[in-house]
Amino acid sequence: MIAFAVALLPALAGALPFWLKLPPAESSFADEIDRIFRLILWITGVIFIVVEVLLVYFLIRYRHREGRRAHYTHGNNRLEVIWTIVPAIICVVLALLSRRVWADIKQRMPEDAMHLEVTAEQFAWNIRYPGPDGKLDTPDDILTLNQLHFPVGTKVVVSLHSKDVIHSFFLPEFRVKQDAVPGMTTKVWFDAAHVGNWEIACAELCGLGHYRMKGFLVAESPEDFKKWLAEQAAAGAPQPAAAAAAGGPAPTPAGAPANAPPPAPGVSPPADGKVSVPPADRTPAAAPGQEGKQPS
Ligand SMILES: [Cu+2]
Repeated sequence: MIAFAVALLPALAGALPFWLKLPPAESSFADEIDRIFRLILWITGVIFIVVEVLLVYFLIRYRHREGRRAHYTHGNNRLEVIWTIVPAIICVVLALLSRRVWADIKQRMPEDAMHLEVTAEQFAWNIRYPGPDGKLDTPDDILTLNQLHFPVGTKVVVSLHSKDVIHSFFLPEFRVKQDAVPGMTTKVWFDAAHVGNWEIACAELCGLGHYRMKGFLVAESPEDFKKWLAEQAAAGAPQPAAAAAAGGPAPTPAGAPANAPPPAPGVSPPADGKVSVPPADRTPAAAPGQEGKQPS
């Protein structure tokens, strides 16, 4: 109980050890997640230190000595009841505290939000925006590859899919991490308080090119966003993810020259949209079967 109380103090003050700083929080719910993270870290951290100190103390105190006989004890009922009930209470309190934040972030999607579709594949992020009709999955949709732009201050609801294996849509600064599972649609939402650039990382080891599965997240002013989206629509969309899945060519990045060859399957193009020659470990001919996926 004393450990619990000691742990609560710095957590309530919002402190973290100096060597454990989280990236700057961007989304409107990031602070709530950080608060629970810090609370759990302090509670488990203080308990960890108390337990390890006691362990070392008892190891030394009751070490083997010539002529000293071991003393039999069946234990202490009162102590056992205490160290069962106290952790149980801590777990229930943490569960109740997390429950509301979880519901706000994972279960209730904001209503006044922009809707997007993100389809993960080895090793790229396909982003789908509604076209002029404002609806997704219609012929006027705008598709980009690895470029997720959105207006600052607007809530974005992403419907997450995967074409091949399990990926994980990870926005560290937004405290968003969600698995993309083949055959499932999972929704996540986020928003940004500031204009800026961040990375979309894949947080699930998804094949040999996992380390290169990087997208770009850009929050910009509503005018800049409109302009950018119009440019993407005018540049001609890359092949939709569904066509590529059905055996069509792999998507090309928006803004790539129209006559540029599409990247090899599973190769994510660089941020500038220029298609480069993939390294040997990414070409379809190399290492068949090693990535768990044959290019279709
Ligand atoms: Cu991945």
